[in-house]
Amino acid sequence: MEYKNPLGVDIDLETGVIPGAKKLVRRLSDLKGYFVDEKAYEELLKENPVVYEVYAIEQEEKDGDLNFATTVLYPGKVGREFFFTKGHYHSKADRAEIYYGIKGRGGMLLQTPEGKAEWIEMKPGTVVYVPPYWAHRTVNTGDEPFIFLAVYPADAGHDYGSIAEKGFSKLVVEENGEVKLVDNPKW
Ligand code: M6P
Ligand code: ZN
Repeated sequence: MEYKNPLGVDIDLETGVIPGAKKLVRRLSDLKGYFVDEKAYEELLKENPVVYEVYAIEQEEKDGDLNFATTVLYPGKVGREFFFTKGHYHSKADRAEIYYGIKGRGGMLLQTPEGKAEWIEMKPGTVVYVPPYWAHRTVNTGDEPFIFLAVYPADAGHDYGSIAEKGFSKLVVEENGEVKLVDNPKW
């Protein structure tokens, strides 16, 4: 039997960086078609800000193993919509996931394939359980980076397809200084 080596890493709780992790950067240009307000999107595209960064420690896609990653989701809005991660189902749709809030304020938007949506607020210390089959997207509703850890099965995979096409059934927007969930006109 070949055993893998155990591993301990210290997440920088201020920046979200995991030393030695694979870094992925998503700019606004990587999120084309994701925000409802296309005019506001085109306007902000001139600056093309970084929307989020992911620091991932991933294993081979094998049943039973685990990946983990931090995400640093920057504050900002496109029109009334807060900055968010793309959001995905798992390719192996029955795989669950755990999130843990580290810094900043935000929440998770989840939905079933039928479009039943749930919103869970997150702050440092919040644990969110993403059940099998639910799509999940995180949203920064604050004015500082929203940083969290995710732990997910190594064979879960990412299925971006239907979310990339029409998004979630709800949008997370600012209305009169408050965070509101409203129906997505594209759904
Ligand atoms: C979390 C995990 C990752 C995911 C990342 C960004 O760290 O769920 O698997 O890649 O968030 O989310 P997305 O892939 O939807 O852009
Ligand atoms: Zn996931």
